[in-house]
Amino acid sequence: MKRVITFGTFDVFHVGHINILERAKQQGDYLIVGVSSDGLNFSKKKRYPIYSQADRIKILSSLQFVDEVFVEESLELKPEYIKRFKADVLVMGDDWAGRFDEMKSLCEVLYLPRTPSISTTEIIEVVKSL
Ligand code: C2G
Repeated sequence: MKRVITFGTFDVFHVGHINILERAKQQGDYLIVGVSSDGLNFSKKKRYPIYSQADRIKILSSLQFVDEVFVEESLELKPEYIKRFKADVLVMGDDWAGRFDEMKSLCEVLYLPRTPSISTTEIIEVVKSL
């Protein structure tokens, strides 16, 4: 059984998130998702997510192609998470291309193309401008 791991905030959940998770699952048999904690999101983006960590976990856990969800506390812990969850493949969107290449000593690393023209930041900007 091939185990796939991916990471993200998945705030204001949208079809780009669905597309990457669906394609991540297609890389193997079992999909594990590391959801950025509210604190990690603040350190990455200088703002807290719109949806709380608990709500983001609930949304992700309810998806048919997601098998397991855990909280990602730090970007630097990737090697620990890959080992802990015995991942064979790490999948990320290509906005992260090259950023996790050091993990190639632990598992296969794949960057899949992002869905064009949609992002949480863009949705927030559009809603703000209404
Ligand atoms: N994504 C995508 N297409 C979009 C928007 C997002 O494929 N239009 C993908 C991203 O490439 C990422 C995943 O969806 O793989 C989650 O995106 P974010 O929630 O923006 O994740 P991010 O905050 O970048 O966190 O350890 C890595 C980080 O935690 C990733």
